[in-house]
Amino acid sequence: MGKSDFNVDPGGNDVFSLKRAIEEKLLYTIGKIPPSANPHDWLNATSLAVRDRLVQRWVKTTRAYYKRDVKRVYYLSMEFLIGRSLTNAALSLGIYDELKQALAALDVDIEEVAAAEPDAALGNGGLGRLAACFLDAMATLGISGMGYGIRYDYGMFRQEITDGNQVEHPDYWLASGHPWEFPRPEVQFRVRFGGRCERHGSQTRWVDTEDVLAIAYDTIIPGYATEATITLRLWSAKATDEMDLSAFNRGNYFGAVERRTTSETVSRVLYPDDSTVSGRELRLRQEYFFVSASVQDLLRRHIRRYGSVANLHESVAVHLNDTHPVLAIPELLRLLIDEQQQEWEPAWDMVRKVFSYTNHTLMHEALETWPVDMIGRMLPRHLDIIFEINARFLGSVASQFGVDHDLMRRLSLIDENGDRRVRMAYLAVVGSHKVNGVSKLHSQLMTNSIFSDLARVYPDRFNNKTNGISPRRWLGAANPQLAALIDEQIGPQWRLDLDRLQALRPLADDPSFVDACRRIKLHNKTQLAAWMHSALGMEVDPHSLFDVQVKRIHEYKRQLLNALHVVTRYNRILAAPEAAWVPRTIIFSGKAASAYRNAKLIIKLINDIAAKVNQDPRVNGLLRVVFVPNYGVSVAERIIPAADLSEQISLAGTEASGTGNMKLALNGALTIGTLDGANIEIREQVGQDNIFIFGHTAEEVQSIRMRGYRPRDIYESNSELQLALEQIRDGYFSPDDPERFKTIFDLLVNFGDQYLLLADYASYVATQERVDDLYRNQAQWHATAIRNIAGMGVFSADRTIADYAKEIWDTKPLVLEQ
Ligand code: 26V
Repeated sequence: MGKSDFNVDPGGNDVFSLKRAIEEKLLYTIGKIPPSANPHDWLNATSLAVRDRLVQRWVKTTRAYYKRDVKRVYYLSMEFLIGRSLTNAALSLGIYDELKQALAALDVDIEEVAAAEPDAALGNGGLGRLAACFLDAMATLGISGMGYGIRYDYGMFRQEITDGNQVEHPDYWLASGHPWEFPRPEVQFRVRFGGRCERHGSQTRWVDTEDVLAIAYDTIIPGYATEATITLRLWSAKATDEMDLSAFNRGNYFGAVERRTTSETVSRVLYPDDSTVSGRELRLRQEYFFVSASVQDLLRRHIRRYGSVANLHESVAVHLNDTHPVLAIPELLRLLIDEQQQEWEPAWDMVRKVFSYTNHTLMHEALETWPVDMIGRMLPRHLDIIFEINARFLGSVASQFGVDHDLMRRLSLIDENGDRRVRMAYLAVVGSHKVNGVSKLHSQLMTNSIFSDLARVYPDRFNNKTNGISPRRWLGAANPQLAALIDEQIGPQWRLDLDRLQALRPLADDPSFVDACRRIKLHNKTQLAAWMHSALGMEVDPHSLFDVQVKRIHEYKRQLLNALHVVTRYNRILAAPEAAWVPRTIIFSGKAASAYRNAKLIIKLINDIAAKVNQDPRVNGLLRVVFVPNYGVSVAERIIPAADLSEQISLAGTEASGTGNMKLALNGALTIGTLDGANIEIREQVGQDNIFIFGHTAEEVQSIRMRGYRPRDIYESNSELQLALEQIRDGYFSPDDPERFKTIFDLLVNFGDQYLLLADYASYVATQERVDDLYRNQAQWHATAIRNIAGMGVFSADRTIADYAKEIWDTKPLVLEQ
């Protein structure tokens, strides 16, 4: 540690000091002695001891950024899927082995302690996990970033599978305390709702509001092997004091308490929905709640530092993770105009320079629009401002393109078809200086489809930033044996410079390295098998090919196509039991949105197929199907290092990027996938001979649809497919309720097969045969896996964040002196 004003030593990082620190935390903070401590006590004591060691770095980083006057980046996201923190923190500090020994000296197993930590599951899926990987990368690169979000009391629901059906349980992740956070009760902002606007000349006052307080909770995000850290600030709702005064005065004690509770519900629960936008008023309240607190906070910090808002755009970048935080745009405008007395023009100019926005999906159902009426009731001043933005925007369009009413109607921030709604994505585009997609294909489609008109108005605004993942978590921490093998070959620097993995590519021809990789994969598979046995009571053979599809359950991701392959394979084995089958274990894991009927039916189908296949002695040892419940960051960390085959089989043009595809390839799984999202770029990196691509391209999909897609023709002309579909329809997998899956048959054969499963079926099944062929040659297979690992450099979140920093945020990493 260099010179610092804060040299209160948290204690050394040697085994003895760590042991002592843990004992002290256990005694003085938790209030227990070792014999009476349970795993949660050990977890909390250990986490606090590790946290102490981060705090000094945190203070130092915060001061360094403050002193150097660097531009700050605020990453606004409704979701942060952090997962567990202990192992990650210990690895970042470089004290994992010492910590392990310290705990061992206390007769405690570090892995057991780590496994007792609940996931911080404050997100749904890809978008939330991306935000977490981005924080990790910002901290590691030394970017003066800060994440802002909501401290949900309940995160993503816990999924249980009962009789093959998904059952949701609340995730009260804070039950045993959250040692990583610092409550900041003194950092609080008033967030206002409702009321009305009063005009006084050119001034507008927003009055008679119902308010709630946003209280800050800070979490340290450690950078890897650097002193740099950043902060994730999450807001929790608290009722204001005046809320109950009047009720108390009327003697209505219970009424008062009840109103407090109602106003605090805004941060109660994460919406577990990534299949449709919910349209619920509470969701809009959540969006405004965290955005308002965050914008007030960053503005206050800026004014404290510089005395005015004059140079805000030079020292602040605010990034919008999807449209969920887009109300930050009218909120900042409101504060600049109503409270900082700025004129519209300079304020608007500044706002646009400050904001940037990432789009994460093109799916129509996912594009947020909110009824004008609802916004008007909840946020009357913001609605005014949105109308004003729209009027000026359409005015400028008219002067650029002439008065074209059709164009104006298409471009308007207000959708006037049916009930009037605000198009949040348009607001985000108009109010930002940069808008990006998350893979090359997605960014291209974005400007040709949902934003085609806007791209004509603002041709320079749109760009691509292909997603990335944290190599620290997804290889370093999740796959310690592979990480150690790579360290032996090329040193440990790949954790900070993932392109170095290129150096592994020639080793694909080194039989001893190939064999070492094979043995590690087998080890990981054996561990997963042991866990499946103990946690799920499921026997699987680690020597079988582990075929993995892990992600949210959604029709466009086509878990059903995978299921059709399973059924086909089952039928084929029964028809030719003596053939040289490659034994496979097909692993599914993922949650369905709680109101998404078809997705839940798909889960049930997979489980019914599993039940039938797994009890059939004729395929015993050749085919096994497992649905692993409760997919999340921790389950992913178990499954991904053990995968042989990565299923990335969305219909081309539907998966914006995918990031699981990157995690699996980085862990040496081969991809079977469509030319969709980042799969295309994975193919570029690993070479087309090292990936199994099948199915129609996005362009072909378009032309099939134009010509008129007829799934029934395919069904009638492919007898294997026909058999599989009829088995599903007729109750072959659901003898207890033969009609159960009739809907699935109908969706595919009679109701248009929206995601073209039947069109891609033959190509998929044929490609699965090629997978088997390669797997029969283990040396070849693992050599191919090595070429995949070697090609993953560009998919480091560090690369992604460096590109955002340079091309969107206009900020440079700061190197802290050691
Ligand atoms: C997806 C969908 C898909 C179909 C219909 C409705 C709907 C609603 C919400 C969503 C998820 C919204 C955003 C999201 O999570 N997108 C994911 O973002 C990841 C990170 O960029 C990316 O890798 C995934 O491909 C993308 O689905």
